[in-house]
Amino acid sequence: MLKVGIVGATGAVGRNMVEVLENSKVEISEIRLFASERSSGQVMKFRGMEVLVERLTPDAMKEGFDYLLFSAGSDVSKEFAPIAAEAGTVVIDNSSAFRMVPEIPLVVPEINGHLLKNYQGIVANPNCSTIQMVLALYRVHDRYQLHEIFVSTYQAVSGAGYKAIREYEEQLAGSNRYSVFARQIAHNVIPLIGSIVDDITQEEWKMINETKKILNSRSVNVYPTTVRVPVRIGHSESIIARTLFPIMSKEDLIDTISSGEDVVVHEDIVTPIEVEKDDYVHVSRIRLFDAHTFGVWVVADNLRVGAATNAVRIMEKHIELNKISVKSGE
Ligand code: A2P
Ligand code: 11C
Repeated sequence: MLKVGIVGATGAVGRNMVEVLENSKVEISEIRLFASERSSGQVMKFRGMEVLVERLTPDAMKEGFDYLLFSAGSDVSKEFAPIAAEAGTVVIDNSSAFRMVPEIPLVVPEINGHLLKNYQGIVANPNCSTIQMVLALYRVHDRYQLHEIFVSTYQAVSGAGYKAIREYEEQLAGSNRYSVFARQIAHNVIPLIGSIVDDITQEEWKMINETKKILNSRSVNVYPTTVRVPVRIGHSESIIARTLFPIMSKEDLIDTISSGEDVVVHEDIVTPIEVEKDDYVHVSRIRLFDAHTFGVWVVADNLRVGAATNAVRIMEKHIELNKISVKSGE
């Protein structure tokens, strides 16, 4: 039986972490939920229990948690995650704080879960748009070696957190004020996610560099354009990719993509509203342009597959590989 905590439990991702964990098979003896002072005293439900949200403190991080899931932003992770890791807790961090630290594994369990074997400390959860892209493509990479990926994203407002959702909803109700996004998002699209450094946005930088780290390949070149769209939940991606080795046939391409764990291939189109609260990556519009070039349309729930579900899958994989019994709690 495990002692587990969620930091940022009242946030857009945090609430999904609570829900996904609640529905998982992980046996939990104690659950603690942390947020900022603003939320302390709020009550949230977990497996039929009422759990009081607590203000995050350094001392709480030393209380012998087996696992802590963090989704409260980079600054909170940088300050609190090392304290918990030092105290012997496995920290699964959804922020960008530690993703590119060489000694810290950046994990999508279906692809590189083996890195969790005998590992203790901080584990980084990748960015949502990266996770769904690599899940859709990793088997093609294994078989045909990806060498260029051109991707345009259509990212839901919830990716930017609960304040962004509120801003979007207020605009739908007639407001024209904005502070989270760079422009009005309702009835609009914004080709900017995060700030620009050296001509690319932070979100584009993450897609380029996290992909290389997860696929363990310096030769995969990603050319992204990341765009915010007026969708509440569910990121979509139009991907054109090129492989080093020739793809045998369209049928083989379809079989290869659909052999990916937690990946579902569709003949008909899939749109973001259809995948809310779903834990799979959905691939449709598969096209083989020539033997080395193909296109796909990839959709997933950014809060689940892109964040909460991946974090819980990391926990489950860590438990499995390190022989802590999930069912008996031994
Ligand atoms: P709170 O609800 O009290 O603001 P989102 O990802 O949707 O933006 O949510 C951010 C999450 O991180 C929320 O749960 C938020 O709590 C939490 N959070 C923000 N700042 C802090 C902080 N300084 N300490 C602990 N939790 C924080
Ligand atoms: C978005 N992908 O949709 C961003 C949010 O590094 O985990 C996720 C930021 C991150 O706005």
